[in-house]
Amino acid sequence: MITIFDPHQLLHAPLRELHNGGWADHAEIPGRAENVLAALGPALPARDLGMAPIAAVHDEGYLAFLQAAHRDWVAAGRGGDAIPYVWPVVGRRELDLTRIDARLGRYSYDAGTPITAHSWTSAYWSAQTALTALDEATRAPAFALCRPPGHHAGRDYLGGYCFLNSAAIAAAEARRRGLGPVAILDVDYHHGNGTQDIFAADPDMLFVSIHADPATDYPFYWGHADERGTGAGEGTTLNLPLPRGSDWAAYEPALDRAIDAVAAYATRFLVVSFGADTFVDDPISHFALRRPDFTRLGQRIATLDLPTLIVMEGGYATADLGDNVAAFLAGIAS
Ligand code: Q9C
Ligand code: ZN
Repeated sequence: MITIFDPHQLLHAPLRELHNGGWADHAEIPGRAENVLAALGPALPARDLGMAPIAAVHDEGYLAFLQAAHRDWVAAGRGGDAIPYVWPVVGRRELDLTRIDARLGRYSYDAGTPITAHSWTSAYWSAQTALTALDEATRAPAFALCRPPGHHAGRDYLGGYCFLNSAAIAAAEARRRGLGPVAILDVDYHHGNGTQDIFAADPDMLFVSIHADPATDYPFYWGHADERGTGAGEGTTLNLPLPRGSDWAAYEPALDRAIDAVAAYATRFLVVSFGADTFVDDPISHFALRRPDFTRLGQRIATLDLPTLIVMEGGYATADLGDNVAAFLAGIAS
């Protein structure tokens, strides 16, 4: 299978994150992508397809903020990574405040997504990687080795280690090219709240997600089973939360429901948000999939027999990540 990756994606290297009230090494490190590359072999570089497909999904003010944020942070006399610490509540977002700390809160929902001097560059090329892989995916399944990940990023917010929602950007671009109906199947451990929000009111994009129950797991405020889309988009969001500890026996019935929903939508193009943080040994997650289960997952998705773009999301058992991704892709290709 063709893999797309751009070396600029390695530049973003957040130093640390708040974990249970103290600082910990950040989980979303460049070594993740390096481990995957080592397992898959050489990747094709991304082409620069420009800002238009990104601006079709993300808010103009948010994109301007993201590009300037670390410079603004440094201009305010700060060192290290830019991290928000105060957030507006609903109804106060119309305030156009200029202080970097106010703007960090305006355009984020968590404190776990530090902005470095290179975050914009890496996120931009992560999105270009997804768009380049989209070009390939009309011929055969293609793998976008996106990093930083994207599915927690919304139209105007970052969070969950994500800045630009590469899967949403590629899915919207696939639709614009007439490849639809497009469905997004999100199998990262965490609910893809950004992707859900971007398309919640959109009747022409199916979003299906299998993830840890947000009653116990991040991102808590999204991903509950009663979230089914809004307005005209009612019914085009399907959330399938599973309890902590879920193994393949628990996962497979949810996967069957997800696959049935994608098939029932008359899908003609599939975007898979793939996270390997469902792995039993993931350090920040609590499912119990094993390496052969990733192959089964890929095989089951392949039964849809659709043009498929796979976008990398999470997965933090770094030493196992490449082998887990390879197992999944082998299932897709079989
Ligand atoms: N200790 C993705 O998998 N967890 N993002 C914060 C703080 C955030 C994961 C916990 C997990 C985000 C793409
Ligand atoms: Zn995740």
